[in-house]
Amino acid sequence: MSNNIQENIQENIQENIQENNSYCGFITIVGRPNVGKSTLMNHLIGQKVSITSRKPQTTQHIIHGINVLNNYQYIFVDTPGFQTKYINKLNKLLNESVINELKDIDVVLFVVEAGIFNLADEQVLNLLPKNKQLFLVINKIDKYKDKTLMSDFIHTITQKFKFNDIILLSAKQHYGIDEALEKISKVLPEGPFLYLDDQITNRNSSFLTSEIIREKLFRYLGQELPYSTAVIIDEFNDKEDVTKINGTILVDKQNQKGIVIGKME
Ligand SMILES: Nc1nc2c(ncn2[C@@H]2O[C@H](COP(=O)(O)OP(=O)(O)OP(=O)(O)O)[C@@H](O)[C@H]2O)c(=O)[nH]1
Ligand SMILES: [Mg+2]
Repeated sequence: MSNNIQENIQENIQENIQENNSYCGFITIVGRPNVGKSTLMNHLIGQKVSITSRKPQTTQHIIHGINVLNNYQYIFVDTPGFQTKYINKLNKLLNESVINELKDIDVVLFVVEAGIFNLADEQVLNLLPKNKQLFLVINKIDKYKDKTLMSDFIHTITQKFKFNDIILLSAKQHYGIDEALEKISKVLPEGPFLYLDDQITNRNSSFLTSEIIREKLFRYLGQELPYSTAVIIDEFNDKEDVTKINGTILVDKQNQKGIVIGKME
């Protein structure tokens, strides 16, 4: 066999090995409340698993959203919005869960809203670990009209912290999502898939159902009430042709019942 043919075969084998290698990693999405973290995760995986609303601290439970593209498995981790404005027990717990989620991960997406970088954003910035792959994600660029100011905005943030890369997108309009996946794929560590190929989240149907109900409470009730409600799924019975679900919405006070379900005549 000539040297050339041998080299070709060697190259093919190398390529095959590389093609068959799998890459898998945890990508934690952090940011202050309301910047669009959950919307972003849903668009990155192409499915709705995390609930969203205009009110801050909609997300209260860590949830994984999983996407498989060829030999890459992305495990996104959606976290509650980190906030220090109002300190109560719930906020403390939510903040602790964010700090915890920044420990054993590979990549961090630090999400901000285009044109806004305030104290709350800075507080999250100060939590970011130095030894990870860090991406600055500037979301909601559809709302940012004066594009000439974007480089100044980016400079304001990057002079405070060194990021591996910057991603501009509009999660809601699904703009820039494929580019984001491409950039993240470059830093995913090599390793076996940790979830099954067709799994989209680590949470079960019962949890997802309770979250969908909670989302409606957040979207349709006033400013305060959603924060004093909770949802329990009492029965989740998935039969062949029908799924029977029984749930309970818990409220703090008796007089809040009427606001949620409507007053009895
Ligand atoms: N215009 C615009 N709105 C967006 C975009 N992404 C998200 N939103 C809106 O921003 C609001 C907050 O979105 P969420 O995804 O719930 O934000 P979050 O960061 O997960 O919020 P918390 O869980 O409360 O911390 C919702 O009303 C979204 O529809 C975007 O790209 N453009
Ligand atoms: Mg959220």
